[in-house]
Amino acid sequence: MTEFDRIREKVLRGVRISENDAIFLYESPRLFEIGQLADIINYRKNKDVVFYNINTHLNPTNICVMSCKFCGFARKPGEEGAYAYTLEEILAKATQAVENGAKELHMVGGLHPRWGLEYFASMFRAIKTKFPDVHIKALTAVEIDWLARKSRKSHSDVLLILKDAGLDSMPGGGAEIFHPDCRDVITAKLATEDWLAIHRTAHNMGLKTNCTMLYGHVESYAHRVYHFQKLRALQDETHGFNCFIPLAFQPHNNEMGIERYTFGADDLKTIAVARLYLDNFQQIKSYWVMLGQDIAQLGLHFGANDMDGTVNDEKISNMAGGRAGIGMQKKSIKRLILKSRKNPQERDTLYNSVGSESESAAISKSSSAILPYLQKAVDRELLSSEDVHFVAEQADLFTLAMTAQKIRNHFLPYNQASCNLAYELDLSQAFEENAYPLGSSIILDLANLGALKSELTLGALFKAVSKLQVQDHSLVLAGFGSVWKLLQGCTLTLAEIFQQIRDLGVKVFASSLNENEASLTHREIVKLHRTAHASGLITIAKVEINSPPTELTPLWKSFIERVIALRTLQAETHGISAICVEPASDSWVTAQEYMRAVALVRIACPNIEHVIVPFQRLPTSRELHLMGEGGQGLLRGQEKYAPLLLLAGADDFGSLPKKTKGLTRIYEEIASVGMRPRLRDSHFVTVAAKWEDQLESPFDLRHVPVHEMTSNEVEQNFYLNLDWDSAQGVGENASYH
Ligand code: V47
Repeated sequence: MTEFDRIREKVLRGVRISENDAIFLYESPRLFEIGQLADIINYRKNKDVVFYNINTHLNPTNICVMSCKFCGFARKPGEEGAYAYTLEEILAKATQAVENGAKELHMVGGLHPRWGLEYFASMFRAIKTKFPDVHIKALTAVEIDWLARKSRKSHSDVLLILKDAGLDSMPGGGAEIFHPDCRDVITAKLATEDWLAIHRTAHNMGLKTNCTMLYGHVESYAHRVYHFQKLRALQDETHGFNCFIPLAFQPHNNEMGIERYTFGADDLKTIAVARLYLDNFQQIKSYWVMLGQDIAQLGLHFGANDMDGTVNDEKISNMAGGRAGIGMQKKSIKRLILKSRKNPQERDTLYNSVGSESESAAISKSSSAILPYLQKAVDRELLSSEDVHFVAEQADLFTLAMTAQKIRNHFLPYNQASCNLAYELDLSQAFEENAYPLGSSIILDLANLGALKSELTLGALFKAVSKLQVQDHSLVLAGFGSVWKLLQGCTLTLAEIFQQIRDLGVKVFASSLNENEASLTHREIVKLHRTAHASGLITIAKVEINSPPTELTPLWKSFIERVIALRTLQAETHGISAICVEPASDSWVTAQEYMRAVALVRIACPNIEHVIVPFQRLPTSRELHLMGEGGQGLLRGQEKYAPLLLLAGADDFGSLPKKTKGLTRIYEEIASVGMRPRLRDSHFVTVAAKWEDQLESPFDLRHVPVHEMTSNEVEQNFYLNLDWDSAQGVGENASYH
């Protein structure tokens, strides 16, 4: 039995895991198995219910006597951007929020040198007089301590006075990271023991509180687990914590000197390890404000059961470079939850259900009925469309992804993911001198005419190819739809066009980066590929995931049909080197659905070697415009979730613009999921030596947590026969060892 199996068995039996176990999980490469385990434990506690609430953040002031290194929110009095609302302004903001439906006011702010206990007491009284039903969740332990010092009262007296004035519960901020080796580096605020003591005091007087952990800065895994340990111990003692919220460090406008956001894999593992270690917590929050919506949604599969709320007017993350926006509508939160196949439930601050939710999503966990199909897929038998569709409907995310990994590993070395550096040229650039350096790889996209405003002609196409071909041997031509259009009203046959292209020396023809092939039927697409193959060309195909805003799932049926049509052709010609999987441009495809799509391509096509996810083209903010959010620079998070697609069967990030700095970043992303990056040409042949030495800074993995899987680990079985429903040992009845 491996160490991982031992911990899994412990968890499933409801036996409490140790600090060393938690560190082991953090260091383990088996992200999806850990996620699945956390998902099971969460399911045993909360079934498929995911909570959210209608809340508003109201930060009365950002003036603060402290100078925490990680903070982008605080200002000194008189400094540009400093603000302090009057009581009237606060009441006006509260009124606006309540009138817009907020049931909770989340009120935290800076340590204002002149605001004392009475100011806050009158603030809460004024709000409660006007809105007796609104829940005031306010003041971190750090603020309580500040008010106690200023008023020379005990923590307990301050809390009693504020409770009497209307304070209903406390948020979890100010915890940062408890271990003194890191805490003292990033802040001089309240000591760990005082933070814990204030929460203990609040719990003892019947005030529920939350707790947080700020991660992704200077701390190690051991420091995080130390933090968890303190929280678990206090929860054992008081049972006063409602919820744990991991806070991903936002790197901008602060003094930490850290340039990057946390890796998605780290965010998800943190949620999962928290769910597994904090066995006495009912709620773990996936806080979309700091994670971005896609990772937050994936967090629901890694043990989280709460999305926080609509949040409106969040400032702390936003002023530190948070890209997820400052508010989300109720309908968007619900949709995110439903799209992850879980059931949204509105709650109040204390986790009582509000209203009744009529919508219920499809199942979130696999039934054993799919096992034979998955076994067939792993043995590389060809599944029918109906079978693939059945798997698409019935399999949970982790089972799909792990199956896809096994199929991928038939072809490719374990842990390897590649990308291609290539200039993407439009047709007009092909005629410019020096538009690209000699010797580089070039993709000429026929769907993009650039400055050439006229229609694409055969003459222009052949001329451009001849020009590029003279200078470069690694030219990829792209745009099946454009060729199909050219064919109409032209004297050459399709075969003759491809033959001429091949005769000019082109070896690879790819789907266009810019054109939506949905206008072609899959018969037409297959015909284009088949003819290209007959002329000796290798092709790279594309399948788009279509998920209309009116639907809760992508249109799997047509997706699978297209994929199977390509597979059937491949069995005949062996001319397809890769399938590129991409969301259609007007779709809202979430990370979770994208992962499913990638895995389904692997499962349906065991005869196609490479599955590409085009890193540069993943969804950014556009989808949220569809949802009517007004697009506030929302982080859909391509770099946050793209590497996870490599764990669901993809092996390549497609072509990247030739910026060596960009390449370093992408290498880091690949390494963050335990893969080794590889630079390749258009034939998927490694060309590392050619370009890697041109990286601006040498590729340095030291700050990336790389945990590579061994072939044995990859070969582990699916965990389908796990016991999801057992209540044994969950939560308070657990037998702790
Ligand atoms: O304590 C400050 C963190 C916290 C940054 O209780 C930063 O329901 C990331 O506690 N990057 C305040 N984090 C927020 C908070 C919270 C949020 C949502 C819900 C609840 C709840 C609590 O924000 C601070 C600090 O740890 N923070 N700066 C930063 N640059």
